[in-house]
Amino acid sequence: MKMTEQPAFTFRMSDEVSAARREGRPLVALESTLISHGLPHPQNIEVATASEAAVRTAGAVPATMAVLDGVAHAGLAESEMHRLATADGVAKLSRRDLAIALSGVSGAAALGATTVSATMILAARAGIGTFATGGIGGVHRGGEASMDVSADLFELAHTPVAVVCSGPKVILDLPRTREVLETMGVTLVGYRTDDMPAFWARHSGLAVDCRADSPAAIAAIIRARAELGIGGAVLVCNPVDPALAIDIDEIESWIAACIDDAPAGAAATPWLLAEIARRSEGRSLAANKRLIIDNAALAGAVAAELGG
Ligand code: PSU
Ligand code: MN
Repeated sequence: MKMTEQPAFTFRMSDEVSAARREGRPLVALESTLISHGLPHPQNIEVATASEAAVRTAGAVPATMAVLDGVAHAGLAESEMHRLATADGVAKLSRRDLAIALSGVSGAAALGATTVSATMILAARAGIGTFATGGIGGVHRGGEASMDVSADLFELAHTPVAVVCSGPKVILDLPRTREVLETMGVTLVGYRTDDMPAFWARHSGLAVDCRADSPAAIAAIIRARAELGIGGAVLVCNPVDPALAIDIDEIESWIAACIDDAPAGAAATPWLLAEIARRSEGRSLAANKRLIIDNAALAGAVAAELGG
């Protein structure tokens, strides 16, 4: 006789997220790698809190994703957010890592922040179609030899969640990242721009597929793609606030000065972000904070347009 099937892992939703799902209210997924690995404390907790507030102001419910004690979470309590923002040794969970973190296997990292790829997976499972982050991962500089290409790109190719960001991170090889997005069939939409933004910089010199000037226009593209049933993402690129944007040539000078010292693998992105925050005397950090919060607001407006 077959035993009753037990789920292999637990997915705990906060009361607020559960209620919103039940009532068909708009939801926005938020990631946690930028809290644990992308920003220093206490700016990380400020940004996480402000992003949730921005989603609410726009008329949607925020669902910050993470793995706590081996349990997948959508919607975090303040104490849980604090833990992710301050604990040592929080794992950086990408697509490949999620199964391990949720398996309960002893020794597996049970406290983990979710990257863009892992957050998209959890969002899709929770039925959440809109997600906001800062900058996506992509092809690292030298990636044509090292093959260091973020799993974010493959997730964007397959998982039907709209992602609002400020473009790929400027520390990456932007032309190759743009090529891979095209090859993977990701629909790249510029919000009020024809030029793909580059994280702390407003312009990359690379074209988007389409410009959209309102959340309603973005929602129409997301709906059409969903109806095609082809999977994969609409990637909405929202340029950073001009008041905090940094000229790309100035950013390039900081990158050039430190890229050869960057570690390989998953540590590369967090190391480069911290190093450039130091070299820019906090300007990259200020831009990063602003763009994350603004992307949360735009994602909230898009989710509100889409309805549930
Ligand atoms: N946006 C930010 N800061 C970050 C990230 C996004 O403003 O730290 C994270 C996202 O979680 C993204 C990850 O998935 O950086 C990319 O890491 P990698 O290059 O190792 O794939
Ligand atoms: Mn990598």
